[in-house]
Amino acid sequence: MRILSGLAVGALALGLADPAKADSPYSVEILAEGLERPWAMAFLPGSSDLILTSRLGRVMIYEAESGEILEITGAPEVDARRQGGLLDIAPAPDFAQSSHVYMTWSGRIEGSDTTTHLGRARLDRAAGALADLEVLHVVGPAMDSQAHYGSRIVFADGHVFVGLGDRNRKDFGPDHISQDLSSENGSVIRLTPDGAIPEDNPFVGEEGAAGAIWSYGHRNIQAMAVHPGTGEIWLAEHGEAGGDEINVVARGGNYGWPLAAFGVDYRTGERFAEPHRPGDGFVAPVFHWPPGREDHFPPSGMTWYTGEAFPDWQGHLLVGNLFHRYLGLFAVDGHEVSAPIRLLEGEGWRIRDVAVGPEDGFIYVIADDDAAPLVRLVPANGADG
Ligand SMILES: [Ca+2]
Repeated sequence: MRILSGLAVGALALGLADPAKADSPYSVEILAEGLERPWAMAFLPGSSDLILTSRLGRVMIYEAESGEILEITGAPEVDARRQGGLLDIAPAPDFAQSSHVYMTWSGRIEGSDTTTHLGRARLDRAAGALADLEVLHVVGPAMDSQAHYGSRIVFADGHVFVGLGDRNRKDFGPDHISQDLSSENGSVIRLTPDGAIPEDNPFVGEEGAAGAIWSYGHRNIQAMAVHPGTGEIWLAEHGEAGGDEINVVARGGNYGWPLAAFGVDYRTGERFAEPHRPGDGFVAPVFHWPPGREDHFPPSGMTWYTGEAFPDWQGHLLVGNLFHRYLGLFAVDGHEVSAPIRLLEGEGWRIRDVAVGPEDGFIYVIADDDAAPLVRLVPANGADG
């Protein structure tokens, strides 16, 4: 483990009056490197071990006690071109009994067509293997695109939810697939733990609609987390050249993409839609970024801070920024979200996912760059600080 010096963040913004602490409230420890395109991680219930994915198709476990990275066999076969590959990973709520781990990945369907898959397997720790892989849902329709697979998995109200992407379709009109209820792309889907479509989903029975859809009008959801207090699902999605959004998911909601958008066309820099505004019929984000790429927020993973190590951050939202390479720390009050404090700024880490240690309350981060490290933020003056 390598320990870096404390990093400068806005000490005043954090309310730290003690000049001894003013440099930074945290230090950074590098736990592992060379993870090779890491995409997701999650703590295994009942332990301080992390299960991780590499987009290239590997599953690994970071064993807290030994500090070793263990390779796990039995990962699904993936199509890892461009943004595709093995993506999210999430232990089931009943992991203690079932040993089930849920995963999403992009898989080849026919020719060059790919789509997001949801599956689960049983983790056999002794064998270092995933066994009994089941494909639970194949997102339809598949497309010849290797972008915008979305892919975060969360569990809420006894169901599994997956946030999806629009496969980078550039027809910014009412026929866009994110507005098409027959297409699951650009939506949040809700399934039973076995992958069946629940009878009480909002569009079940509607002619031509995909029954798995829970909310739609999304662009590319790459961050999703259940609020620990309210049980609401929060997500962050990429905008088009700015206009990134944080949304709170409502049953049956239309989130507007691409008919309401704060961003501009990457190719022309021009607007193609009105920004979200009251009365437009779309669910507006609780936080959004301006057009352009100077101060935008292409999101990666998110989690709620619930630990004891950083008491001032209790109830804050942590979200990775891929482009500007920092970890955003957002104060949240109800649905009011404050502009983020930038953690890890200047490290150059393209943050892919973030998790809070269930026992130590430290903040764990993986980065998708050449060094591909697993790091953690610990209080600057030690665990007793
Ligand atoms: Ca929107």
